[in-house]
This record gives sequence, C-alpha cells and structure tokens, in this order.
Amino acid sequence: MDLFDTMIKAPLGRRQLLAGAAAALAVPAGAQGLVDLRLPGGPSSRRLAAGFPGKGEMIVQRVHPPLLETPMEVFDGDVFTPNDRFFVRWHWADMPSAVDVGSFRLTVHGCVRTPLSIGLTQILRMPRIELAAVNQCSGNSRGLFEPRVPGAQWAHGAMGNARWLGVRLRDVLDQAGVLPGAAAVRFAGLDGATVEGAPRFEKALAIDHARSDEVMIAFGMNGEQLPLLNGFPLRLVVPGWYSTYWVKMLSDIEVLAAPDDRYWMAKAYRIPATPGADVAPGARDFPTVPIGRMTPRSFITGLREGQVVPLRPAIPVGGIALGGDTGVAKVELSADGGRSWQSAALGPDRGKYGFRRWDMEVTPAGPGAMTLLVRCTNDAGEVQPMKPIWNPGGFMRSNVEAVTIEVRSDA
Ligand SMILES: Nc1nc2c(c(=O)[nH]1)N[C@H]1C(S)=C(S)[C@@H](COP(=O)(O)O)O[C@H]1N2
Ligand SMILES: [Mo]
Repeated sequence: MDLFDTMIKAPLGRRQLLAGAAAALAVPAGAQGLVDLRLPGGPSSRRLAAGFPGKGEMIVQRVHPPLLETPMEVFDGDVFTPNDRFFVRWHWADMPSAVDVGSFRLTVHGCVRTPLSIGLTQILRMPRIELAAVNQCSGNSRGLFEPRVPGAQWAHGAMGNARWLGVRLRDVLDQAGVLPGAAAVRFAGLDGATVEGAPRFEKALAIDHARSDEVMIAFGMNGEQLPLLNGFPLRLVVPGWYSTYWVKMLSDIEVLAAPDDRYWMAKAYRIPATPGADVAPGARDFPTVPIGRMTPRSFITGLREGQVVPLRPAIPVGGIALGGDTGVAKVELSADGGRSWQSAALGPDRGKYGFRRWDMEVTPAGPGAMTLLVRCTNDAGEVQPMKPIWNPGGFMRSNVEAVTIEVRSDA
C-alpha cells in the first residue's frame, strides 16, 4: 500500500483512493419493496433495493449495466446528495468491477506536443480545485414525457449534487501541450461496448470549454473517493452541463483538430435546434445540436403526490432548485394554478452550480385537494416554463412541476 500513503496524506482526509470494491452486479438479495413513480406512459412501479456496491437503497430500473435512481425523499435532506444514494447510469455492461489504482493510467494524446500516460499519484500531486455541481442526466424525468419516448424511464431522481474535488482539465492538457489548431477534446472511460461493432461511450467538448476554469477531472466526491459506480477513480466534471459529458472511469483524452464526428456526439444526445428544444410529437428531420447546458428546475421534496396533510393555517413546503448553468435567483410557489406566485425563502448558497434549498408555508383555503406548483428563476433571469416540452429523445425536461396533496380536517 506504499503508493497510497501519499494519497492518504492528501486533503481527501483519511480516506484514500483505493481499488474500488469489486462490484458484483446482480440483483441484490433482499429487495426491499416497490415504489410507484407515477409515470404516465407505462409501468411505473419499480423495485427499491440496497446492496449495489457502495449504494444504499435505490430505485432499480435496470441491474446490468446499472440504472439506479435516487428516491425523491433523499433530496429533502442536505443539499449534497449522499454518495451512497447518488444515481447511477451506465450505457454498456462491459465496465470493470474493480480498478487497480497502481496500474491505472490516464492517457492524453492526439493534437498535443507530448503524449502523456499519467498515474493517479501524479494527478493527486497537482493543484486541486473543489466545487459544488449538480450532475443531472439529460433524460432526467423522461418517464414523464407525453407522448412517451424510448429510453431510460426516469422520474426526477436521475440527478444529484456533490462537492467535486480534483484537478483542472486545463492543467492536464497543458502538461501535454495542446497544439495550435486543436478544436475539441474527446473523452472515454474504461467501459467498452458489449455489442460487436458498437461504439464505446465517448463525449467531446470544444477546446475553449475544455480549457475553461471549471471543467475538472475529479477524484473526490463529497470528501470521499468516487464510488466505483460513479466513475472511480477519475471522472470528468462539467459544471452546468448535463452529465452525459461527465465521462466516468476517465482513462483516455484525445485532442482533436476538428469537432468530434463519432456516434455519441454526431448521432446521440442531440436536441432539436429550436428554442427550448421543443418539437411537435412525431416531428422528423428537424435540425439538431448536441445537448449542452442545463436550465433551471425546482422540486418539492417535503411532500409527496397524494400525501394526506392535516388542515392547519400554515403548511410547510420545501424543496430544492437548481439554476442550470448559473445560480438560483428566486423560487416561487403557486397554489392557484399559476395565477399568483409567492417567493420562498432560499437556503444558503453552497455554490452556484449546486442545489439550493428553499422553504415556505402555504395556507390552504380549506379541506380538499391542493395543487402546488414550484418554479425557479436563475441568475440569468431564465424562468421555468409552465408547459412541458417534447422531443424524441426525452431530453431537457425542465417545466414547472406540480404536487397535489390532500388536505384533511380529520387527518
Ligand atoms: N464511462 C462512462 N461515463 C459516463 C456514462 C457511461 O455510460 N460511461 N454515462 C454518462 C451519462 S449519460 C450519465 S447520466 C452519467 C451518470 O453519472 P452517475 O452514474 O455518476 O450518476 O454518466 C455519464 N458518464
Ligand atoms: Mo444520461
């Protein structure tokens, strides 16, 4: 364990980068029950199970490769999502079940002066940055699209907020020396395609974005090493952008002289080139662009759909919001279908790319059903729209969401 001594002394605390616990991906024993995600288009009942490597109780959508969703009530706790409840998404089943930190190498090649092959100790010795950022799947809430679209049928739990610790991507690129004429940087991880001839998962960023201050190669998540399923030992973090770019088990960086024209940029994860990424259901052959920045969203986390709440003059309502690629300026609630809005009190700002807690109280008119709408305005003045959008990929859902509770005088 000599190699890790240096890492132990690093400010990750006592915990250090070690070989990720072997991940036997099977249905964990003792599945704990079912949850109804209330998806309009299809079966919305899912198993809840603990026992995936490094994970507590998660909503299981698929076992291998894992699609694990965070239960909504987890977001009602701290604004930082605990690592063991953080959602998981992999495209291909051919992912390592352990990583040998001694032999692990990150390679940097392509349009560079000196191709690199660097080990973890070297990365851990570089200057560090830490920032809070929401990792949200482009298809978060896809299961709520109407009409229904193919793809992972998530409710709202394909997102999470963490403090990411790592090094600037730019610093690593500078060690290799990016040559003039570089246009983009492509990233791949240790996972490979399981279908013969299918493209392994890779994503790319434009060179200026890749060289910006905040794009990082992270090895720490909420003060601990990354869980294996969240990309141990290294992952890309692209604050304000959807997590499709946050390549996990990052092992290969290629500087390109032209934009990336491979499958995952040229064909997948593309949105309509319309304002709001909206097209009419059934539309075809419209121009598309790669998905990129996130937009504001907000959620009620303290009350569930259909929850029975005793009648009283003030009912506490709270939740979380994210600004997208900037901070949260305002969160408002409406109990009258959006005719009037009241501002919520915002919790402390723990980083503009992270979740922001909000809280307020609402006064019910009397017993009966009460529908609460919540909307976020970000620091750029962008407001969540009332109407859901539609696109065939089920990407970028970020309209105002509603929760209907049942207020009862006899509860
Ligand atoms: N290597 C690798 N990185 C990846 C993926 C993948 O399949 N392989 N999926 C991406 C997508 S689409 C999502 S939503 C996030 C999920 O991150 P998480 O599992 O840490 O929550 O990882 C991204 N990074
Ligand atoms: Mo995703």
